[in-house]
Amino acid sequence: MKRALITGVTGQDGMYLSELLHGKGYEVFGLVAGQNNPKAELLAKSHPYVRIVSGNLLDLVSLIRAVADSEPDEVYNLGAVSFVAYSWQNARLTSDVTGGGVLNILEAVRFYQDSSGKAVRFYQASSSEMFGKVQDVPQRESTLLWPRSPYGVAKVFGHYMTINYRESYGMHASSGVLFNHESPRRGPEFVTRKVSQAVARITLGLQDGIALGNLDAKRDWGFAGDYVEAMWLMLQQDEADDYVISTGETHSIRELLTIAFDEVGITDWEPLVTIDPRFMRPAEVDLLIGDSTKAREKLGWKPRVEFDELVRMMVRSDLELQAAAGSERSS
Ligand code: G4F
Repeated sequence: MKRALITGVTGQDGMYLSELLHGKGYEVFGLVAGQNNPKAELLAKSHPYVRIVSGNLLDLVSLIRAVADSEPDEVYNLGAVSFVAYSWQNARLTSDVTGGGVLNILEAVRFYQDSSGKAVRFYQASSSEMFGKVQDVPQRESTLLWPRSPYGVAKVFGHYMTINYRESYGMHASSGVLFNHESPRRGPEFVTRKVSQAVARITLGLQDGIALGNLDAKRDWGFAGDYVEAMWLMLQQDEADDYVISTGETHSIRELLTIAFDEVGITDWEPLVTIDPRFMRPAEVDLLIGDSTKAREKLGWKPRVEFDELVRMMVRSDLELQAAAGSERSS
């Protein structure tokens, strides 16, 4: 039985990846930070097969212990401060966790390999946010990185640190440059879920409208369930490498709104949306569209869920959740 340790296990990707690995017969360990972490309780209920280990990406000693205790064949580093807008207000924390945390977990893995003699394969969750002010359209593995947020800068550090550990120590360390990936499990601070939740609440008469920032930004949005499969495939290769994971399509926030409102039969959505400067970013990433040819050819990976289907799936899920919360409130 293979063993995997996942950091960020309580997040959207951590949950999908746990399910994938459990389905493949892995023993899954999940790193959880903090005392009485409510997310750990929820995970224990929804994913009882995940063995929770305590540790924090800021604390190297805790990581050394977590890796030694879980004796992993594979480590997936998904943990991060991941909300781009938040990273301007918390640049130091974002740099420490999202950037410095990668160095800590790489060191913990290296220390474990050296002391146990066991080879460990490592996955780093890099991000299309690293492309920032894009220098190629579409963006591929060779595209120059030009991050536009403290989060993007921190991800660049983690990305190059992963490559450096591969080149310096021969570690099987791969980096997945994942474009935006969403699902009904997405946090409500991200624009896709913010929209799907608002559309559901407007439909049920619980909310009047939605306040958003830049409607013209374009993203290459895929389904998180498809993207975790790419992570796993990277670690099954003989050689570690870096891969762009994307759909190859780009859509604006306006298109997202059109599909989300269409799912509930609203075509004229503009009166329901207000532009609020609070949601504008100091520096925007205007256009992301990825070229995942390398992953498709070498890993045999391809996305299965299309954008239209993804948005409708999220709206339907939020309609169910909001309706269930409503009947709980009235009972
Ligand atoms: O949904 P978002 O917050 O995602 P963003 O910033 O693209 O980052 C996500 O994808 C990255 C991969 O490229 C990940 F690395 C990262 O961790 C995260 O998962 O914003 C998407 C776009 C932005 O252009 C933003 O300005 O939507 C625009 N937007 C417009 N109004 C808004 C809003 N975003 C949010 N969150 N909230 C708004 O009201």
